[in-house]
Amino acid sequence: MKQNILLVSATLDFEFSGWLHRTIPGFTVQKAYTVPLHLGTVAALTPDDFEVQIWDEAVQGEIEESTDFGKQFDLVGVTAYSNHLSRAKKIGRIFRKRGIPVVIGGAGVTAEPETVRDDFDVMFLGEAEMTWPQFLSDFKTGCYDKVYKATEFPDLSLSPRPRWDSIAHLLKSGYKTGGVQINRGCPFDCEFCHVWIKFGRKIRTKPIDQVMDEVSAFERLGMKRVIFCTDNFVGDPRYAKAVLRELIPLNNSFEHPLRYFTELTITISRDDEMLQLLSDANFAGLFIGIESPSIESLKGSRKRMNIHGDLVDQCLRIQTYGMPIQGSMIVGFDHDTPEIFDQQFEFLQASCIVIPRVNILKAGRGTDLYDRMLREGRIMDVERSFAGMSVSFPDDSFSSNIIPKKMTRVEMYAGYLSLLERVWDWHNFEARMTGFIDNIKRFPERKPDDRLVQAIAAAREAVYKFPAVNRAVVDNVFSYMNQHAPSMLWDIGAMVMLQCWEASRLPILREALENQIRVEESLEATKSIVPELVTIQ
Ligand code: B12
Ligand code: SF4
Repeated sequence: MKQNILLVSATLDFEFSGWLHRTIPGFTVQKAYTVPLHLGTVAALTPDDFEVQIWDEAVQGEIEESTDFGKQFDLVGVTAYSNHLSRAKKIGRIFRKRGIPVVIGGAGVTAEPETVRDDFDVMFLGEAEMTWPQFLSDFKTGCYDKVYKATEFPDLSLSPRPRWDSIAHLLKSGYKTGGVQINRGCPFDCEFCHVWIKFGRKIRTKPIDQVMDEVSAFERLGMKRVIFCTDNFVGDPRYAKAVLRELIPLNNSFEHPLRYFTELTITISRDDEMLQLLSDANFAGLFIGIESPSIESLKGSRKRMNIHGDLVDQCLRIQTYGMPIQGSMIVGFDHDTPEIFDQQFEFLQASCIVIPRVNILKAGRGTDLYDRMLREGRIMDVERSFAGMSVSFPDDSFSSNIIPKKMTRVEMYAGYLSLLERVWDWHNFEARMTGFIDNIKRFPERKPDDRLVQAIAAAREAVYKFPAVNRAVVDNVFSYMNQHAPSMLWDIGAMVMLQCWEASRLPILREALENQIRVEESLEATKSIVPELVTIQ
């Protein structure tokens, strides 16, 4: 008899797609942004003598003590990012109570194994292409280790096509985008990032045929979009161009070409051929780590690829192709003074980054930044510093564990809040959006897709139901688009929606940040911030 494995993706309530689904009934059918690629990959790595079922909490719902799966499982595997680890622990407890061994893998446990060491029977650190099959073979004998750690970076041709069979019926209705990984690793070594440490600086690429197969599988499953899950799509520019050259005809052969998203570096602004290929392949959003307009902060964090030339010009240049940049920005670097908040705001307005990701610096365990800050006594011992105080964030991406150098923590939080308020102000959004439209020189050529036009028409009505919508601005933006960029309906509609989400969650963030500022003020007044101690291993 085959043994049964359940693979679970732990999730949080405070995520865009789920929130949208709950807040505006009927607005969208999909509850989650993207498919659980990690679990699809782990499922595909599982030998045939096991049955595998995926459970993604974002779509299938939170698992509770009483959840009845209609069958017994012999093993449960959980995946989580760091921000989902507390949820993962709860899931672990539920299954352990049922007497089922529970294991954990993924980015969270890989970055901070000590946080969950006692909550799971087995931890998988790093990539699982070699370790998961090894563990399952040990599991069958009943004798397995507590930790399975990848000791080398596997060749990506060993990473199989993800298996979606157990959730295939949910893909189209549950997820906005499919996900395809094309490479792992990054040639850069930014101080705050652990990607180059965990995945190596040599880019490992997936065979292009497999990439095309994975894309086609999503098209057959009815998906409209695919995100290429990589830290740097252009980490190996020659390979990236080869992928794009295959993707363009494949995509054009689909009745409804898919739209693509990915993460890459600002270096593409200096490569016209790459920009054209991305545009012709129908890339509709580029996530770029810009981080800061301050050259000193960029140098200090080893974000070297961002210090060549004017960043505003480079962003505008990329966006002349009608591909909006989702810029990731960070405040709180060592060279940042309280002036950084104005500089960031002015930069975002000037570069017409309509939907930025504005982050506060956090030192993640396992990064060079964390180790340096720890040595300098600048990582806060959050538990001891905040003992007995009420501090809580809806999403811990908005909190920081560092003691900044050129400002106080109160100044950092206050500046951060003022920056968020300005960025998500509707009139500032409108200025960035009209600037974005005016800056387009080469419109993407797209086959008309009635499905998208209908979806946007419905969405446009629903946009007015958002809690924090500014109807006048929404109308202005759509009428400006109709006059100057009618073919960008879908892209602009999507950005309007994201602005609605950001503006809608601002009051919750404001409350959390104001509370944090009060708590931090009292800590500063009594000089009771406790730095974490360096422990000699
Ligand atoms: C694409 C991507 C995204 C996409 C979509 C990801 C997705 N599919 O859900 C988007 C843009 C939406 C995104 C968002 C975020 N992301 Co992201 N993202 C990535 C990226 C680039 C690739 C992830 C991926 O799909 N990999 C493909 C799969 C196959 O690989 P994998 O997840 O590593 O899984 C392997 C192993 O870990 C293991 N494994 C995984 N789970 C399990 C479970 C078991 C049981 C076992 C045995 C093994 C196992 O097996 C797999 C095969 O080897 C990674 C960086 C990276 N290179 O991994 C960052 C990364 C995962 N993201 C990260 C972060 C922080 C975020 C955000 C929180 C950012 C933010 N502030 O908003 C959000 C969170 C979104 C959320 N749902 O909460 C961090 C996580 C760090 C951490 N310590 O947890 C990473 C590592 C990047 C970084 N800077 O360090 N992300
Ligand atoms: S370029 Fe991006 S993925 Fe690469 S090291 Fe820097 S932050 Fe990490």
